[in-house]
Amino acid sequence: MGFTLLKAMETTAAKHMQARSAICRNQRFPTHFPVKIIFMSLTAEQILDQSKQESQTMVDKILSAKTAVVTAHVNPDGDTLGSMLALAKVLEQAGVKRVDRVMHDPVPDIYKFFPDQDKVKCSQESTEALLEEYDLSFSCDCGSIKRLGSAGEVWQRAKTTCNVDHHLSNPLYADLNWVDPNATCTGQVVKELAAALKQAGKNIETDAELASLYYITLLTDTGGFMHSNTTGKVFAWAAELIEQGANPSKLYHGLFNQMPFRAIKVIGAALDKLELIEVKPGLKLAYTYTLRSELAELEAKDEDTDEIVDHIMRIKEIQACLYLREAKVDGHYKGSLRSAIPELDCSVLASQLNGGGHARAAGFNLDAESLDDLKATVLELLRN
Ligand SMILES: [Mn+2]
Repeated sequence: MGFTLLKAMETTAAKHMQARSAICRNQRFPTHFPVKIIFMSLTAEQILDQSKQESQTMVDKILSAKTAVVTAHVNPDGDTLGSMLALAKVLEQAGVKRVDRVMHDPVPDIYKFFPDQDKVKCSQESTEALLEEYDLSFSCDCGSIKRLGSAGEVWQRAKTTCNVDHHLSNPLYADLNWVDPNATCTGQVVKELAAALKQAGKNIETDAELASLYYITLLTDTGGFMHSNTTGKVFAWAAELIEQGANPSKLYHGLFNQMPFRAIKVIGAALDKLELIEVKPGLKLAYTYTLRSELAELEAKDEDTDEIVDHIMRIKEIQACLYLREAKVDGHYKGSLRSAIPELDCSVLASQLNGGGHARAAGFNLDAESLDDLKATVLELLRN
């Protein structure tokens, strides 16, 4: 979840504004509505209460729907794409005649092994093949409406909008919300929805493809069964999915061991320049950066830099990490912050740098005179 949310923070501010104004144009929220109120946080109990009320209505709507569109978030990960594709299968099995799969981004190369990924339409490229208005629309794994990017416009136009997610920060932005903050991944919420449809008399069968998609969502959000959300229940479900046809070794390698050569080279170049900085007593930070020219030379993409901070945070003797990257626009920079100690809250620091995130992980987008200038600014903030 942290990683997913962080990616939202690291998406360019322009993209956010574009998505938000599109949403506002659709009059769900008036443009003058303060952002703070729109994204007001709810407690887990409030989220579960409202979801409980609305989930039955969602099931009823699915039973009578003829058309539906499922959507995922920008910079897709395995949970958003996997749960979207799983949900589409479930809806088809429930009798929805036409189910379209739509995403802001094209399917990343590394996810080209997902069952049904070839059915995904990219809303950024064209919305021509899509219906003007669907009976139902679903967002999957989107903690906020803006994370849908351009797919948000298609989502918004449906007769009834639905929100299927597990982020605690979800403000329940749809007509019908099914959000379970206790779920390990959004795939698990889809599984609950499938069980409810079965209960309602639909013949929902978890075949090998559906099991594989669920397994991908589980594997993604537990970081390969490593994060603190890896419980006994997670393993019990994983075991069930393997019985149903998911191949654990194949899916693990598909998800984690398929990096392009250029990405490893980009990571290598960044690690090669890594320096340790004693910011103040008790705060040792690892710092590195990526230049536009380095990416160009390796024909690398921005997404190839995503894992650099994860590698850096494996170092034993550091408390924090700062990674800077030149953005596509001249004079614009993207930063990532990680902390291993409670005394350093990355979200507080990032909020002073036109960014945000979590205590342990945050990101920011900023204009600066130079990379060194920006580095000095961040170090200064860290010192105080
Ligand atoms: Mn997720």
